Amino acid sequence: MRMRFDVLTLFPDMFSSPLRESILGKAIQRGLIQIRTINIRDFTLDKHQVVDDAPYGGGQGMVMKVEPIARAIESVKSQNPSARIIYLTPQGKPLSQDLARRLCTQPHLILLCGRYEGVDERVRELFVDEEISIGDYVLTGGELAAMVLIDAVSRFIPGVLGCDRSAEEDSFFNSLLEFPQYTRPFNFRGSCVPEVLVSGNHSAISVWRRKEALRRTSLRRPDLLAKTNLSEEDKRLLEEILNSRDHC
Ligand code: 4HQ
Repeated sequence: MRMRFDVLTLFPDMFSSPLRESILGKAIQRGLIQIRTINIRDFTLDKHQVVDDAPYGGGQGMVMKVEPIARAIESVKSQNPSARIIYLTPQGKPLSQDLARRLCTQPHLILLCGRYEGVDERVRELFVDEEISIGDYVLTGGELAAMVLIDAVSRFIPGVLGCDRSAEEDSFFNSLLEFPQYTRPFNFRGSCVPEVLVSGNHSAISVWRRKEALRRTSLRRPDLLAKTNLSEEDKRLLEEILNSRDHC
């Protein structure tokens, strides 16, 4: 099951390093994912290769023109008519672990990255299937948002994380934040690793980790905790946390 991402952008070079390092780099080498960039400027027909223009009605900034984007989309779509087109924008549906899991079932996504004040509305009306936001803040362009989406979706493709790890095992899947992690040395400048982790008592370690995950989540993300199915054991641990006053 190989997944393909075609990215339409004015800055294709932005994609070379971030996606070719480490885990995604290996996934590309192994043919699990394919990421192709398409420069929208290559689809202009005028001598100066103009991709933007002033907004109708006046106002500041520039708007990306519809024709070069339309031609770029049609060129990619001619090779694969069923590909879905996603436009990255703060006005889109918030990206979440659930949305990433749903997108990984698509064999081919086309990601459209806007610059300036965004794209001419007719691009959205005529070509875009889905609009997605990576969060409530403003970026200088959709490129970083597209990379975030590619990264989050790729983790769900079997084999990308290696054979014995799955994205489903990761923290957000069980909707709790991760427990604290430690590695050597045991004592760093007087700050020591919790004794239970070196006890060799695996069931005590599991309970400690679950409790710390609950503590963190109740402290930092009570909204997540409210959505979690808590076991009787979880409720008991939360009780302990709230009663012990060290829940800060
Ligand atoms: N932008 N999530 C404006 C974003 C963004 C986001 C992309 C900036 C689109 C025109 N995209 N351009 N947040 O801030 O996806």
